[in-house]
Order: sequence, then C-alpha cells, then structure tokens
Amino acid sequence: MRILMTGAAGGVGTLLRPRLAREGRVVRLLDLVAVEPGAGEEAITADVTDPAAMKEAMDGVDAVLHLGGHSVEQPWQDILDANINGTYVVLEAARKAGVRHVVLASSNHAVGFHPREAEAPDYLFPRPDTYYGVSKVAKEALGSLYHDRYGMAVTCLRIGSCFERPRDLRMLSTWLSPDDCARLVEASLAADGYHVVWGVSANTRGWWSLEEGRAIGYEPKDDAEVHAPGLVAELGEPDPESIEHALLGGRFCGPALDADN
Ligand code: NAI
Ligand code: 15L
Repeated sequence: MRILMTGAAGGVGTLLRPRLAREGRVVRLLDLVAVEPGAGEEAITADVTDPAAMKEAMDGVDAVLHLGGHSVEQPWQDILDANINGTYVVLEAARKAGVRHVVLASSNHAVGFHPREAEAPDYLFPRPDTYYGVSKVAKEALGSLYHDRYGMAVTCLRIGSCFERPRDLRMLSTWLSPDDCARLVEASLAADGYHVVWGVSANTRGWWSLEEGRAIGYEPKDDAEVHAPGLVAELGEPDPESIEHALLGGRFCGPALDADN
C-alpha cells in the first residue's frame, strides 16, 4: 500500500505523518520544499502543477491525499495555478495511473459566507468567502467529475481548523484535532463513492454535521472543550455578533484582497 501525500511539508502533513505510519504502508511525501523521509516514507520535491512530475509521482501509488497548495487567501492567479489547476493535474495523473482512492483537502471556506445558524448540514451549497474558498469549491467539483466520469473514489474534507490545539475562540467550534484528522483520513482513504464531509472533531460547541463523516466510518474522539477554560479565561466568551461567530468562514469573510492584486 503506497499513499501519495501532496503538501506534506505543511502543517497538516507534518501532524499526519507519524499518525499515518503503518506496517506494510509507504507514504510518499511530495512538496515544493524538500522533506526528509523517515521510516516507511519516500520523498519527492515537485510542484503539483507539473504534469510530468506528477505522472512520475503516481508510479506504484494506491491512494492520494492531496493537501498541497495555498492554504490561505492569495491573488487570483496564484489560486488558479496552484489550487485549481494543481488539483486538475493531480486528479488527471491519478486517473492515468489507475489510482482508485483520492482524498481532497477542501475547507470550511468553500461555504464561509453561510450564516452560522442551526447545525450546518453535510453538502451545504457553496458560498465561498475568498478566491481560496472558490478554489475549494472547484476542487470538490473536480473530485465529483472524476468520480462520475472515471469511477474514482473521491472524498472531499471540508476541514475546519486542524492544528495541535485550538488557537482562538472560534476554534472551540471548528477544531479538528490531529488524531481525529488521521481517523478521518483513514476512513476517507477506504471510502467508496463520492463524499463531502466536514473535517471537525466532536466539539461541544461544534457547528457542523458529523453524519456523513460517520457514514464513511469516521468516529471523532476529541472535543475542543477541554481547551475552553484556558481560552475563555484569556479571551472571554465568544461574541455571537462578531464576524468570527456570525459567519461560518469567520475572519475570511472580512475585507477582500484588491481585485487587481
Ligand atoms: P500549509 O500551508 O501548512 O501547507 C501546504 C503545503 O503545500 C506547503 O508545504 C506548501 O509548500 C505546499 N505547496 C503549496 N503549493 C504547492 C505546489 N504547487 N506543489 C506542491 N506543494 C505545494 O497548509 P496546511 O494547513 O497543512 O493545509 C493542508 C491542506 O488542508 C490545504 O489544502 C489547506 O487548504 C487545507 N485546509 C487546512 C486547514 C487547517 O486548519 N490547517 C483548514 C482547511 C483546509
Ligand atoms: C483554512 O482553510 C486554512 O487553511 C487554515 O489556515 C485555517 O485558517 C482554517 O481554514 C480555519 O478556518 O480556521
């Protein structure tokens, strides 16, 4: 079993590496920046937008975890190149290599302009909050196309906030713990069909459905609430009127980049 992980040098990739290690599994780490492989790992320095490099990277691969690209707002052309075209190049290389399972890192920012009301359902209609969010909508659409047209198993993760621990009051609702992230990725790598699931832990203050995640076998075990006393003591209780709490995408819904950046 060989998994290709793009964007492996980033925050999520670094948290996942020790958690995805298994006897008999090789994780091939790919990033623009060099990564030092450990036991059970291989490393490739490449750009996901380079079709020839991605063809080579798919050799002997059973499943792809596509994390690589910009993880925050950037000028349109950069988002278009790395996130949208990059996802196309990854999927096309995976298809040509006969890779069956692909997991795509989407984001809550694909739906960031939805007001936070009752629990947001799975498959919430896109309302991106940034060009970055648009790229996640496009990523989900490309995944859907490659599932329907070529029969590939594709799971898109609308990740909340995946960090070692919640960093602010919003993350008491949006946190995906590193261990739960690994659980979600394992379930997604084994899922058939096409799915869009929220990437979030079982947070007491959670905003999003866990139904579709559970339907593919994801059972979250962590809850950001254990970090609440410290964060609330430091920052106070969340203000429901603030942008962090009124809209799903929080501060990403704030002032946009200049149109001609
Ligand atoms: P990150 O910014 O820490 O890592 C992204 C990695 O992708 C970097 O190592 C970067 O060098 C690499 N990369 C960028 N362009 C590339 C290219 N053209 N070719 C190859 N590699 C390239 O991001 P992070 O936090 O690790 O996120 C991973 C994925 O999960 C991203 O797609 C992000 O949008 C998504 N996500 C992350 C969330 C989080 O809370 N960390 C929340 C929602 C989504
Ligand atoms: C994301 O999509 C970003 O990649 C990450 O840096 C966080 O800001 C996260 O969303 C979030 O909404 O907390």
